[in-house]
Parts: sequence; C-alpha cells; structure tokens
Amino acid sequence: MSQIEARVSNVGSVAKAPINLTFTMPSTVSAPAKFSRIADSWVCLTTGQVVNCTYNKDLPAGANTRLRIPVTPSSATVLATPFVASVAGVLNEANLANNGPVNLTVATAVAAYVLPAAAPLVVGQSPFTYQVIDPAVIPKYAMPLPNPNAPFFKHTPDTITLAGTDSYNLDIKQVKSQILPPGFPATNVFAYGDPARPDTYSYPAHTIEARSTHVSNTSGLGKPVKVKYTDSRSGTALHLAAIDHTIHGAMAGRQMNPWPAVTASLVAQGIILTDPPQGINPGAIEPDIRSVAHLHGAQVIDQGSDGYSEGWSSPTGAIGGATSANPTVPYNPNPFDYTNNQESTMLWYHDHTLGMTRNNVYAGLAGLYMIRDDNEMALINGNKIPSGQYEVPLVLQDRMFKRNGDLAYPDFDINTGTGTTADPSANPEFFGDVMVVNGVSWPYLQVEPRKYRLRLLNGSNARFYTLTLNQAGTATTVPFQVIGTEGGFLNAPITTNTLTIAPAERYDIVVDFSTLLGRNITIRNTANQPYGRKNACPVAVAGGNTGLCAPPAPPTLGLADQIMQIRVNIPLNPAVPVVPALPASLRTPIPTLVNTNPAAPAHQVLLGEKLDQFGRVNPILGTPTDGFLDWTNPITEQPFANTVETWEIFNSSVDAHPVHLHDGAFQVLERQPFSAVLGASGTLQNICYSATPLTAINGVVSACAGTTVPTLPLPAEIGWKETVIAYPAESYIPPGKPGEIVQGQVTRVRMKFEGIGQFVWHCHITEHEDHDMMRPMIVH
Ligand SMILES: [Cu+2]
Repeated sequence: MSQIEARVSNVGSVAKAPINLTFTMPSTVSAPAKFSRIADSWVCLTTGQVVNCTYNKDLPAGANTRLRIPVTPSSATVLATPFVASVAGVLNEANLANNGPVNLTVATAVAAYVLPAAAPLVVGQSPFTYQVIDPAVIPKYAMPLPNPNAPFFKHTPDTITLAGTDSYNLDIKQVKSQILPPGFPATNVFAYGDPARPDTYSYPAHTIEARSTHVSNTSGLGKPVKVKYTDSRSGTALHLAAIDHTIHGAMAGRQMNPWPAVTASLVAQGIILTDPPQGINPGAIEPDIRSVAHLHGAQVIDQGSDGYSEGWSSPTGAIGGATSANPTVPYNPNPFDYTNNQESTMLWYHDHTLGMTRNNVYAGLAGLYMIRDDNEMALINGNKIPSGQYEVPLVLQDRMFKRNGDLAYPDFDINTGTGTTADPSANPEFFGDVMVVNGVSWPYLQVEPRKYRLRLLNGSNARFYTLTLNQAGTATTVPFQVIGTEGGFLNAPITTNTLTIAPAERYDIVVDFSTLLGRNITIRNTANQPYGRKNACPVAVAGGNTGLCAPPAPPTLGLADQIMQIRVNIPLNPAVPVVPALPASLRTPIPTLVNTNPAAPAHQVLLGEKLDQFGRVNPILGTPTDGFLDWTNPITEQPFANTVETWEIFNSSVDAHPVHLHDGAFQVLERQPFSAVLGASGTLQNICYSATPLTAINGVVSACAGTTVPTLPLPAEIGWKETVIAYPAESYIPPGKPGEIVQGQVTRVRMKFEGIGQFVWHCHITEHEDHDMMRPMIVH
C-alpha cells in the first residue's frame, strides 16, 4: 500500500469547516471507496478515479493539515509527484488563495508491483522458472479475509423440485479471482458455481449448508441433498495447471484397474464394477478438461455418488471411466445423492479425478459443506459456542503465481531438472510460496474482543501446517480450544497452544480474544516441507526402494511461516452476548468402536516409496505381504460394511502421509515404531516393534528384542476422523536393498465402513494420490 500526501495550508484568515479537497487519481492507481483519518478529521469518498475529501474542523490562519491517502498502484505504475488537487474553502472565503490548487506529494515509498524482467529462455528449460512472482513483493495483510460462513457466501438450494430435498446445481467455469492484493493482476481459476446465480462462481466455492439426518436428531429437520454437477468450461481450453500424461489415470490408452469378473454374488450385493473387464481403457487420451466431484468426509454415501476417481465428465457432455463394465449403470453425476446421515461437521467438496486431482484442486475446485445437527444447534442457540459472524472457516492453501497473475504450478520434475523425464511432469509434492486463506493471499481478519469459532481445513496439495497464534512481533502464543475433528464434536474442549494439520484434515477450534483488544495476532506455521522427515537422506540410493529425498526444510521465514493476521480492533458489540466458558461436555460421549470380529487379524496396509519408469519418486501403497501395489493391481482391500475392523497402516517411507479412507469414519488408536526386513517389491518381513531396531549383518537378522509401548493419539485426535497422519520412523535410516532393514511407524485406526460398493483409500497429498498413492477397495 502506498500513500500520497496532501498538505492543505490556510494562508488567509480562519477557515471554517468543512473544507473540501478534490483530486483525480491517475488511471493506474486505486483508492478505497471510503476511508477516513479520524485523528485529523478527514473523511474521503472515492468515485472512480475522483477522490473527494472533507476536513471537518476549522483551520486557523497559518495552520495546515495533512491528509494521507492510501492508494494501490497497479502493475508497473510509477507515481509521479506532485498531483494537483483543487481545494474549496468555506463559503464566502475572503482569501481566494485558500481556494486555489494545492500540490499533493507522494508521502511513502510506492510499492508498485513491477513485472520483473523476463530472463532469456534456455533451451529445454520450463517457462515456469522465469514466470513466477517473487512472493516477497506481495504485501501481507493487505486484504480482508472473506468468511465462507457468511449468508451471502452460501449456495441457495432448490427446495421445490424435490420436496424434502435440497437440490443444487454446481457448474464449473473459468473465472478471474483477486487472490493477490489490488494492484496485482487477478488470477484465472476454475470455480464451482450455480449457473442460475452467475455471481456464485468463486474460489473457494460457495458453501453448502445442510441439516443432519443422523439418528441422533429428533427435530425432524434433517434433509438429504442432491447435487447435479455440470461443466461450462471450454472443453478445449488449456488446463490452468499442466497435466502429466505419463501417470495413472491421465495417460493415453491408460490402464484401468482390472476389476474382478462380475459374479452372481457381487450382483446380488448390488456392487457396481465400473471398469472394462479387459483392464484397458479403450478410449484414446482423455480430455484434460474433465472432473469428478467427491464430498470429502461423507460417511454414508452410495458408491455411485462418491465421485469414484475413474469416472469423469467433460464440458462436451462426454462421460468416461465408469461406463463399460456395466452399461446399465454408467457413471452419472446428475445428481449425486448426499444423505447427510452423520453428525454435525464441516466437510468439503473437491475434485477427485484420477491422475489430475492435484491440478483440478489447485486450479480452484473446492468448497465447504457444513452439516449442522440438533446438538450443534442447541449449543448455538444456548450461546454455548460462537456462531454467525463469530464462526469463521479458514481454508488454508498455498499457491504460487506467474507474473501475469495466473497460478504457477511446476510442470517439470523439480528433482531431476528438465528435459530428462516426462514433460509436463508430476512432482512428489507441491509447496507454494504464497499463503492463501479463503482464496486471498495473506489476509487479515478484524475481530471483536470475544470468542470466535475458527473451522480449519487444510486444503493444500502437500503442505502440512503446525499452527500457533502469536501476538504480533512476539513469541507469546495465544492458547485455543479444540472442539471438533473431521467427523464432529469432541467429547470436551481440549486446550492447546499448537496444532498440526495435514492436507484434508479439519479441526474446529475456539479462540478467546476477550483480553486482547488492540493486539494483532499472526497465525504462524512451523511445519517442515515435506513434513515428518526427521533427517536428510541421500540424493539417490541405487537399487534401493527409494530414490530422491530432499532434506526437511522449515517454511521460509517471512513467507510460508506466516499465514494470516487477526486484528482485535472492533469494539465489543454489546447487543450480542459473549459466549461464557465453553461447556465441559460438548455432546453425548462418542461411542468407542469395538471390533466386530475381535479374533480377526488387523487389516494391514503399506505406505512406501519407489521410483517410477522415469526414475522419479513414486509414492505407493500396498500391503506388507504383497509389497507395493499400483492402482491397477488386483484389489486387496475388501472389508465388510457395518463392521468395525482395525487397520494397521505401515509407513516405510521417509515422510508423513495423511491417509484418508472413504465410506465411513474411524478412531485413531495408537502409533508404534517398527523395523522389518525389506523384501522384494517393498514387502515387510520379520516386523518387529522393539525399541532397538533389527539388524541384518551378512544376511543374519537379529532377534526382535522386546516391544515398545505404542503412543496414544494426541488429545485433539480423539474424535471421529477420516484422515490421519501416518508418520514415518522417528529416526530415519535410508532404506536399502532387499535383505536390509527398513524402519517405519505403524498407525492403527478402528474403522467402520458404512456402505457397500467400490470406493478408494489414499494419501491426501494430492501429488501422491495422483502418482499412484491411491488404491481401490470393495466394501461388501
Ligand atoms: Cu502421501
């Protein structure tokens, strides 16, 4: 923000209020519609380029007053000085000199955004490297935070067409969004919106609000939701984030998952097998402009409405993926049925297209979906928790911008450089250098000195956040209370100073600003990128099960370590009673899930890392006994609906992965380090939970001595969840060749699957799920 200054002097006798000053801004400069300098009695209104200011005090003879006008220059503006403004003194001013023109000067350095000079292109170089805006030139805390819980930011349902159902049409368009501060170019995004209300196409998308139909509700207000998804983009447009056509789901003639043959048993169960039995997509390359939406966290959902990743639709009306195996039940997004048969919580809807989820979500295809239940409404109506304007969702994302304002997304392999692999190329993770909350870069939120409910979603592709609320410029943190997780309220508030939130996780927190009037608070982040890695590791391990591994890096100081600012500067509104101390109990206690078949062995799955055909890092799933399994390998996970079983998630990779299971919710039991003998294809043998890792010397594996005590989940994790951080080994040792020892950590959850059918489980680092860290499962 720049400022230009007007100094108005009274060269005559006493000038009586009001004194008016009018001037015209250059076309490359904008000013706020209304601003005031209460301390020195100036009030200004801006219409177009004309700024009209009124000084509402008398100005004694010889005195002068100074007005500073906040202005935002647009690209490459150079503010020339002086500007000339005309001043109108009081009526009947005797000294006409008082009504003459005055000069305005530039008072503070102009932070105009000037496009950096384009570096010459090097043959083979991706244009990406010279296109990106230096994030340091983007002013922080220059734009107010939009509130996705505001009534005008919610989609309006059609309640007429289908009685008892809220119906929506979510369409997709490419629109411009002012993510960066005024003066910077607007950004092209893909946006969901209601075609009947063109103003609703936005990034993030407008919010859907629903009432729970869960059995715990007696009010009778619960309603299902139907969403018809359409797409009005140009089918031939370039994608806003380049698609890698070498990875699963996005390749020409791609191989689909070879589902088991349709058996009478599967038909009797109503399970739809959606792939060509021959395992090969008969089509040629699929369109880059295509999508399928998933309501993340919907616990009770039919398989046809879950947004199975191989299904898609395109602007031309073409549909794909799920059409061949059972032609009578084609993939059909019109509509998806959302039952809302779960407790109060904040879900999010986002794109889930196989092999390009990262691109579509990065381009903007995500929005919030609130489910309210009777319990929550009683808490709100009883003034037990903050609500209305005091409830503010925070969608945390990181982005990177090109010089023209468009989204930048690396389209070459950042580990191996350019020209050596696929082009465009997927990357192991994307970390943006600009922090974006609710679609605005480094925003600020003005609050009253009272409690606020902040509903956190990590909507980033790969970035984890370890959050603290710091009083600006100090190390003093503001404690807060966690009241809910992905699946609903916790039993009781948990007080903490910090919280780590992985991609797709949600936390519902309450912050009390009542003693902080006049303070600025910065939401800060200290999570390494990538997250979970404890040590640096070799650049390459020949013949090993992993390859490239950047050392863990803290978020860049002054950039990714700051997310947004909260200003406690609005006077307390006495008309709205403050929320007293939060209730000790937020709900009827969460029932503890108990395994339906206690004698059954735990369901073991594997997270690992290998190299793909181009030598790129290829995060991968599998099982400890089968080793690494691609999306296209036969389905190994076939649990049963309405049963509870323990899943043991073995992480033998070097990073933490947020593991998301569709079709239900789970409870986190514990985590435990392990060591094992690495077998072929990533299999784990001799799994040992000893504090002293196994050794393998000259092929002789040591005995497993003792068992460590598993670590209980954090208090804030003890609620309904569907995404959990699976950490790597506490102390990372570079994985070796088969026969050598691998270390890792197992995360145990107790999962209850809700509906039968074909679903997926995956890592929610979108770069990982797109590059084969996703597996199908059949729930019987
Ligand atoms: Cu992952």
